[in-house]
Amino acid sequence: CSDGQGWGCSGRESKSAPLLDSHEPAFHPRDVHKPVKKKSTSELEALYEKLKHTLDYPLEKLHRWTEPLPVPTDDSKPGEGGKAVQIPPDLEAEAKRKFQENQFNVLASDLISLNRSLADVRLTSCASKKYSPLLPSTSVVIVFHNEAWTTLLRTIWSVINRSPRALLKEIILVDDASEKDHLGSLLEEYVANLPVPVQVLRTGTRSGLIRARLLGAKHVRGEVITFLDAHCECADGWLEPLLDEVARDRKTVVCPIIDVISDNTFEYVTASDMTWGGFNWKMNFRWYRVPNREMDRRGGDRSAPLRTPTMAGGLFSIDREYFYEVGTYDEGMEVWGGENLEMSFRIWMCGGKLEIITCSHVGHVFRDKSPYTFPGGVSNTIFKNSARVAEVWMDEWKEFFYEMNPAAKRVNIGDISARRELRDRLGCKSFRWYLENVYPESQLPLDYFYLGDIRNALNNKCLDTMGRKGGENLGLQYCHSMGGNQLFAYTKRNQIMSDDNCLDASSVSSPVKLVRCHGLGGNQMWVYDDTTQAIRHVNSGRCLSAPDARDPTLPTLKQCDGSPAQQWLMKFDFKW
Ligand code: UD2
Ligand code: MN
Repeated sequence: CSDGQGWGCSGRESKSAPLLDSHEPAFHPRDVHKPVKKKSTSELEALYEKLKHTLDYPLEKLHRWTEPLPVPTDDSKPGEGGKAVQIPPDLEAEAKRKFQENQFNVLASDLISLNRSLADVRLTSCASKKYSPLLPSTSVVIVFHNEAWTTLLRTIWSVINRSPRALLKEIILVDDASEKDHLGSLLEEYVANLPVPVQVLRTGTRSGLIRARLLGAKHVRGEVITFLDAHCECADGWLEPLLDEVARDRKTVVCPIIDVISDNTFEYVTASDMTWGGFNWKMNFRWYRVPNREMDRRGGDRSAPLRTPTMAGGLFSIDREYFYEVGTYDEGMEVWGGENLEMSFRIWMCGGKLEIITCSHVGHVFRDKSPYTFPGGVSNTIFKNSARVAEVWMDEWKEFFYEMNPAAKRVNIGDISARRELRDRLGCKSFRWYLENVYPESQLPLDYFYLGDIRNALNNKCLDTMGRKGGENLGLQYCHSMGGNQLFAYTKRNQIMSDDNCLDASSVSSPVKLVRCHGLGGNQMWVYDDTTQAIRHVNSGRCLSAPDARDPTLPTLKQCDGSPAQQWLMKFDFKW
């Protein structure tokens, strides 16, 4: 403790700071960025003259930048180059115990340098990309509740080490009422010594990530806001491509590719550039394969910005003023969940666009479970958030969410009038427009006759996916009126859908299957006759039949005979 500037020397050592004596001082030896050569005003003006037709910002909001130096590998530390960390056998029990606290292997994280190097994971075609030499600066906003010390600090260091200094205005940390000693005054002391300005804000009471981000955004001084989760690692060259795309059109909201940092070994694993964001009937965000349509629009160039229907939510950059113009976030949302779909729908429907910038990579520790509490209960909270999104943005397609989760109908979602007014005021387009133009591959059918369960007249049981995946058999079970696995849509394209999958019969002798909807008719084409209540498979001319006693759970195709086994009730108001 001789240099008097590390956090360990503050004299306010925390009782529970087991991680603190195993780490680098706040001044990292490689904190040397190439100095930005100061250009004279006339030189900058001349440069701007050349570029301005491609840029959406005036000169005074742009900065001349240079690339940071690469982070050197420190072979004495585990996990360098993004490799996996082996936990020594004598620490395994402790690692297991500590896993519970954060739902990731914090002990592995503690063994890795805060400045660890990462392999360059970018596509080779990214190397030839040229970004504007003048770009807007960004403030990086990181919100957290009870985040572990080393993951939070490694996020911060990766931002510092891999962002052009001229483009990194500041880092804003928002502590959402954490209850950990290391996130108290120690954090302020640590960041005071960092080579970039860092603000530490505190929500005081638990606000949830949405309101915590809003607090952070209020203090942003950069032109662009970049949000990150508190357990990320920014890879080489992550920032320039994001800012470059925003600089071209300030109504573009951009996300990096979110690589996977293993929750167990902290190995850095590159994610696919061939997936984009979608969502399912439960309104869960999900990754799906990029359709050919979007590949064609990009001329087959995988390094070109990828238009995505939705974003994962945690990692993105947005012009600060546009963030406010387009309605920030819905402050009525709690803790976690739904805000990413809300923002995605809003951006697209209200005149912006949302992209994944495939030359920008940031790693994130994905966890199986949330480590923190949900005051008010997990499902209540998530239902509330999702219902607010559905009510404000999804028009009649909100029914998919409610029928999938009938319990969500009973949740008090609070006042949404301000968000509806926002939608009116911004003159946003309809959800139908979004489905038709942005996300035609969505599993929400544009037009459908019926949404509900499908009940058999013979045995009074309902068609049921049994939670099975695509390619497996359709089932039949006691009706529970709880939506979920018993929810089906009969569409105008004559499909019978359950979320991603459609009823599909490829042979008359084998059971009817659930197969990923292809929208091409064929084996997925069914016609319902609401007088006879028969569901006829068009290709085979046969009818969907409740199973016989031999195989009581698998519906099959049989010769149409009008018997009760072939009568199916789609019970709610059937609109032709
Ligand atoms: C994903 C997003 C996350 C958010 C969430 C949906 C990525 C990589 N992550 O979940 O950013 O969009 O989906 O809401 O796309 N936090 C608080 N207060 C709380 C709860 C969480 O500050 O009450 C912090 C938390 O410490 C973390 C961030 O919010 O830094 C995101 O939470 P998460 O990591 O649990 O969310 P994740 O990655 O599962
Ligand atoms: Mn996260």
